[in-house]
Amino acid sequence: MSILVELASRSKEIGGVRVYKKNVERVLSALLRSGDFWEVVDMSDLPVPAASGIVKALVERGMVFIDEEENIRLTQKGLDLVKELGIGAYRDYVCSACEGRGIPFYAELEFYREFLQVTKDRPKAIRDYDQGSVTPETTVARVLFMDSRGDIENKDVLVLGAEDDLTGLAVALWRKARSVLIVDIDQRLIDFDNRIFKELGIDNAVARVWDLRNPFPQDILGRYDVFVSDPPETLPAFRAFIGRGIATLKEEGGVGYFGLTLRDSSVFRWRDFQVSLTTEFGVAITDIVQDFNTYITWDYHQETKAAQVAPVKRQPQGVWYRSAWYRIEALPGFRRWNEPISDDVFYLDEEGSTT
Ligand code: SPD
Repeated sequence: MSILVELASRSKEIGGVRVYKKNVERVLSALLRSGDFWEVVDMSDLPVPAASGIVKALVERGMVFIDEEENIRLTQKGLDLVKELGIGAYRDYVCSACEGRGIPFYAELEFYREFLQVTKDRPKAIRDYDQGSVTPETTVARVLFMDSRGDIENKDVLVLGAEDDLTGLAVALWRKARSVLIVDIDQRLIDFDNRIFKELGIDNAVARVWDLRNPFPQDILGRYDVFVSDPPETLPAFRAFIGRGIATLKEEGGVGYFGLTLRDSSVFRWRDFQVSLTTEFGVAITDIVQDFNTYITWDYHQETKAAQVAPVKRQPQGVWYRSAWYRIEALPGFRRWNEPISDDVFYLDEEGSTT
């Protein structure tokens, strides 16, 4: 068995998450660039327990050590291994102008400024519903991305869950949609959005409380051109947010947008999501923009499993949590699913750790 396969197997035992050789290679590559654990998670595109398991397995084998400032350092043995395997340091060629989104948020500067102004006293992300907000630049870029695909102008848009990102508010502020409905479980966000709509005289947008574990009422099903969401990464939550989102689409050609991350989910589960989308729900995945969505680290980080399983106590210093921006299109014969969900692992399972 090669050393990388052996390390992957041990990492899986420690972290409890599926890991293979490529993941170990990417952690080693990241460690040639940074000793900060959270940056390593980011660069290696892994769930936290997986990255932590790999680092701990490398420590066990004497290939890395953690110094007094909690930097993770390769030992001579580790350096010899990366040299022998031909693993180079992580290289970042992401476009600094658009931050890799392909859409610069400042393309519509007035809109960006208005969004910042209107949301300056926005509700804070709380742990109860696995909240963690994207940056305002991300929210604005989401709207511009959607508009560039013809998915806002004169469209009925539904934003379901994840209004901690204020994407529904931003779509309404863009003032091109025919109608905007925002549904979220958090009364604070619903009140915030409705207050802004009232103050600004936006009369084609409304927000209302809904727990997505419950089926949608008939007046929402088959009524929208576009839906937007950012689900927790468990399979039940994926069905509740995305499956139900698809059920609200009017017809073929209907569009869905959502974020999926590799920080709380493995590529194995991404495949499950993708199979479910393409075979069960009958939609095509038209876009996956990796790392489009950047998140502001939530105040409750220290209380999470991520902080507990990390090989260091040091907190993240900057952005480390990102998600890919998915766009899907409903094809003829797509399936509307709207069953109740009663699942204990709605927010957290073995791959997730940030709830
Ligand atoms: N618990 C904080 C993380 C919240 C971010 N959720 C993003 C989910 C991406 N689908």
